[in-house]
Amino acid sequence: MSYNEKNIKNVLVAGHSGSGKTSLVEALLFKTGKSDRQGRVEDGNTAADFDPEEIKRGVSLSSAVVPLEHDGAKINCIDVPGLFDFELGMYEGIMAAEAVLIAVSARDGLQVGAIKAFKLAQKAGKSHMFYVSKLDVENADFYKVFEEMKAQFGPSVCPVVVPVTTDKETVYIDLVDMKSYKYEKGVAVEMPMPATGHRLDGLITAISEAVAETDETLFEKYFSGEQFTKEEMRKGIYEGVKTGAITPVVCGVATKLEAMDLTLDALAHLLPSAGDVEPVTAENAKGEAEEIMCSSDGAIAAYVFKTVADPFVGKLSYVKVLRGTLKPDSNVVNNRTGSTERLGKLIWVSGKKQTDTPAINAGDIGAITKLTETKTGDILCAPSNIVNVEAVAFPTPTLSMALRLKQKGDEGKISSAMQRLMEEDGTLFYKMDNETLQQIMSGLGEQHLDVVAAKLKAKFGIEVELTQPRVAYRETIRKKIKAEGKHKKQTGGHGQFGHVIIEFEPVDSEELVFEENVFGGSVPRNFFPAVEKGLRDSIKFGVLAGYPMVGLKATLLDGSYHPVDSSEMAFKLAAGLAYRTGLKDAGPVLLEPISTLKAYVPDSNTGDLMGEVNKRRGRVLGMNPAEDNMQVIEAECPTTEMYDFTTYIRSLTQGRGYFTLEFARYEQLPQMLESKVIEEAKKFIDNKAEEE
Ligand SMILES: Nc1nc2c(ncn2[C@@H]2O[C@H](COP(=O)(O)OP(=O)(O)O)[C@@H](O)[C@H]2O)c(=O)[nH]1
Ligand SMILES: [Mg+2]
Repeated sequence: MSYNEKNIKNVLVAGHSGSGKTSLVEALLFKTGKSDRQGRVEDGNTAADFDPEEIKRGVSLSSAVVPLEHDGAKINCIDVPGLFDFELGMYEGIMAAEAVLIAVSARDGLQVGAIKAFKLAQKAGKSHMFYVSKLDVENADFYKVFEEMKAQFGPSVCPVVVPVTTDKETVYIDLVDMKSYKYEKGVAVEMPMPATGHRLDGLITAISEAVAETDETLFEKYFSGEQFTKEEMRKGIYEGVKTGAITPVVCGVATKLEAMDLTLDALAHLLPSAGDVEPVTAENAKGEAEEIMCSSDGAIAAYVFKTVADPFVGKLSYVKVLRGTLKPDSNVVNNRTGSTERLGKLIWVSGKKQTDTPAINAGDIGAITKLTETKTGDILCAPSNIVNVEAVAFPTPTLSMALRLKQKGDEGKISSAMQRLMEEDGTLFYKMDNETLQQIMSGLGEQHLDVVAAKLKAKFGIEVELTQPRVAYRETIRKKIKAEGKHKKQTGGHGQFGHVIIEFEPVDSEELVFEENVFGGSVPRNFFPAVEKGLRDSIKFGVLAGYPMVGLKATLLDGSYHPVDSSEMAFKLAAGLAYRTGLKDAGPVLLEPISTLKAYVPDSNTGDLMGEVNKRRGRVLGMNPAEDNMQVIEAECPTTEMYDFTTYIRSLTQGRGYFTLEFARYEQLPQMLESKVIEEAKKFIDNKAEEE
């Protein structure tokens, strides 16, 4: 069957980690007959968790596309990780979806992951629907979870499939056509309607009223006391879901295939089709606003929402076709680079399975092999109609770790391997820190960087050790002193002679301030630049721990020279000597970086957070209300102390809290911490020397 924007639905399957997303997609796939075996997350054989790291850890780490076909609709499920370290998947996937299906465990209730997914759906203007999972586990309570959802998200939340559980069995009532079923080995058996209490009557009224609100004829029909037909219910809910007025709730047991058929019905009939949502607002090459209507006959615009850069298989770019029909071997223009890319093979993806396709229609999701310049976030356009679309911003990395290569010989490989991984992962960063002489990788949390390290090993054969990064301390002086430096060597014929007296003092400047005040030519003018150069080279290394020296003024006062033996080199060395011997007595101190922290946490966590800031030697500057019932606490903290703050804030707030940290300035390191920093710096320099 061929699909187009009228019957294709792209659904982001999101929610808290462990709420049953991957198992749901697996069950739906099995139910539609597209797989001959229902995999289990524990066995590492589901369609969506196919990456070796996902199989090893038994949890989703990146997004996976799994298309389903049901009742004339193609439903592209985008299964994303619930772990916050791997949020990238959700932010990538949302750009390709028209709706978000949020999984909530009937036992664990509404958790942060579900709330975050709902907020993202709202922010991105996508429809939403809930799936309550794990009705079979002990202490599962569908109605309690439903009340939580209503309290959190408001009255738009309306169940369309509800369970009635007795000691013997669970019967599922489909409120759309008022039928009930139980499941025997995953097969639906129709049952007489259970005696429905007040609660159910209330739910039926709620969904019926919501449907009546969507259309005038339906409104009249409802209030004249008539029952809606199944088609009318579907149409009404569909319209309500499109506008966000209705958030349907379905439920089931994925692992036992209970109510999976009803969930498929809901996806196929209640969620908006790709061509039936608000057009994407874009900007064309002339800088004018352009609405991209999702239809197969129009200038090509395909949004690249995900990139896989496998060293063996090559690069795969996942696209959502916003407009037009994508054909293999055609030319498109990349909106960001402006250059032409020739499309290679077009493929359908289902988990790790790939099949060639002669076309990808508007509204559909597929992948393109071997694009050279294209990255995630780019749009492949018809040459005559280049458009830009604003993407949802990815979360920014907040945890940095230093990376040390375990094996010699990998120095040349690491940078290109990291570039590959960064092509896939817009929340990963890598750089060489020239000040601390360490390679640094940054990401969303410890697990994220741990997986990056595992991938470096598995895909590129590079073993790394991750450690807390060194801090870029600085050094300065507190006293004004005079220092002498004399470089004198007599080796046979031509000797070397340079002699300077320099006054050093603190000054408010990052750069060295150099002046001269020499009387009577004791140091000839032509050697001044050599003295300055000698000092500039020297201040790269402070006298306490080898960190760069800042805030230093040097005035050349006096010295002497030799008509034959003096040279630029000799004066450079003399200046260095004066610096190294003199500055030890100039009250040298270490400076540490101070950063401005903005921490967003729920009301109930503000006290703990402020206490923690104090513990980490920070100063709280103030607190203000932020969005979503959060408070933002502003503080200044020593950067050193904030290394593992990501982990702290996540556990304090169960993942609700987040923060930004920006460098503000340098301040003197408390004396009592100095000796430890000096010792560690010496150790690092010694190790480095040994390695080289
Ligand atoms: N009993 C029961 N277990 C389930 C159900 N759905 C998922 N699970 C289990 O819950 C765990 C997490 O499921 P998974 O699909 O990986 O959750 P995800 O992190 O949201 O993708 C796995 O051990 C599943 O086998 C369900 O309906 N009933
Ligand atoms: Mg999963």
